[in-house]
Amino acid sequence: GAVRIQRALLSVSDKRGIVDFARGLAELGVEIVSTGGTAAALQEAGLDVRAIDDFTGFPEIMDGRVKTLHPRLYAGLLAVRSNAEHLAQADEQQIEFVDLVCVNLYPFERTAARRGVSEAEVIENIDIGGPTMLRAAAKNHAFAAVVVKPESYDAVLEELRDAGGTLSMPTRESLAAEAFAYTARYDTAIARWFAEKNEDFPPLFIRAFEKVVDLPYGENPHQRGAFYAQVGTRMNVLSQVKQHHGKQISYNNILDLDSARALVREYEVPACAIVKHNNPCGAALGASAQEAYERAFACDPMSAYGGVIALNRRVDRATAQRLHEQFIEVLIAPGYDDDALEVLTQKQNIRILEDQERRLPVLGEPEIRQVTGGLLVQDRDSGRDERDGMEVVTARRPSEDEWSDLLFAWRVSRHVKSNAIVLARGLATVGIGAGQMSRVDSVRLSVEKAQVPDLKGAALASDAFFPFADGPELAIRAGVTAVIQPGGSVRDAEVVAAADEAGVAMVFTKRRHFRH
Ligand code: 93A
Repeated sequence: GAVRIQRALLSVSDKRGIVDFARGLAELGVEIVSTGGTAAALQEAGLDVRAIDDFTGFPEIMDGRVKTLHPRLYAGLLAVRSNAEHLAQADEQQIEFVDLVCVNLYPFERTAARRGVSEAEVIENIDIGGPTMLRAAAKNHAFAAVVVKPESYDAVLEELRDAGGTLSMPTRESLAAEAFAYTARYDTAIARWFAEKNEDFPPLFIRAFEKVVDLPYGENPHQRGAFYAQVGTRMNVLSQVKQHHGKQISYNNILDLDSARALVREYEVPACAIVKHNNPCGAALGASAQEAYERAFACDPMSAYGGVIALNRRVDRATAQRLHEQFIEVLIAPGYDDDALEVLTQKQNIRILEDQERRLPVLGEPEIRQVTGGLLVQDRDSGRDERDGMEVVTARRPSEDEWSDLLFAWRVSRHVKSNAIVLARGLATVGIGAGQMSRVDSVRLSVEKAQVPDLKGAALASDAFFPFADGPELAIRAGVTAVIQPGGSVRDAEVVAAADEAGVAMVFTKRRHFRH
């Protein structure tokens, strides 16, 4: 049933709204008990407050590390008030009941995130008394209420006023659920801090997530969708992204966006990636954003229709005009000139996002995928593959131009679903074969996508080794003159012989870039 609120303990770090809340309680005749800083704030506002040391009969000591941790308080919070024995014991010890606890905790996360903060200060911000009170009151929600969010203050006061100073069971139960979610989140952030410090892999036990936003739907309209961010990380795919225009971002948009940004982040020079169904259908470098976009688009104009486009440079009016010629689902860039936005926003449906993230996301963070009843965890496929670690296996060595196209194609290939074949020329993809079950099919598709003149002198990257010579042979017949692949097949000799016979240069990376 309803619980009458006669005594409240208020102890908050975030003091927003606390004075009004306390005043509201006092007006309803509730006795206010409070800890040092909170009590001072309330007294300053002219409220009558009973100090916690008066309530416990024990001083706040050790720089506040021990202020509320006392059996007199916990007996008052945890007593089962329908239990005759509990009541008799309370009576014997002269325990005073506490009917409402309002607490928010030391700002651990905010402190830990501060630049240059000392470890001692972070540790000091691990709240002990606060969570203990919250959990005690939440556990005993049959007889007490617990409030953690300043946003709840008004609703709680309103119910108290409407219900003659009582709070209902459904209200107390939902407040208790909020309190446990809050303390769970708090401990998650602490555990994560320790795990990061120790570079644990994988820090699985602390991988709690919390909802950022409900999405209009999932991969398909009959599936529900939402985006959850990992607790304690400061960066996620949507943080520091500002939307200038268009409908709400969708589930598939987020997937494609993540891939497209990961690709352009590989480059310091102007780069553009156009992604469809989580695969690039064009990627290019250029002297400017405009050039990078035009060359990425030229790879496969038909597939680029309705794509997600990422640029790593600010968009000017001229670039906007070129972009405006196409149907684009999502555009993301680090900024837009005003006159560029004017052009782009003429179309209703384009989602225009500004990437305000200036630091690289934590690449050390493992990648997680769900399988039935469990999770797969792995290191990200990050880090650069440098030319030094690679081996030229053919008689002819790649020219310098071929080298740069080979490395470019190789870097793009790890952003393409396996089996991945990337054809590139002049630091732009000219054909991409993605997600095929047979490697030779991926080669065929990439060659078909490429316009024949583009293929003369093109470089080919294969995300894993060629099991047979048929794939490279097909590409060589179409005009490819340089090939990069991990090597390691039992038929490597046949594959290299096919390249040598055609005077083609081939490089082994000794590293594979599967992406399933
Ligand atoms: O250091 S504590 O873990 N020890 C305690 O006994 C204790 N009791 C309340 N931190 C404790 N608190 C926290 O103090 C509360 O969770 C709240 O965040 C803060 C309020 O302190 P003040 O009222 O002095 O500003």
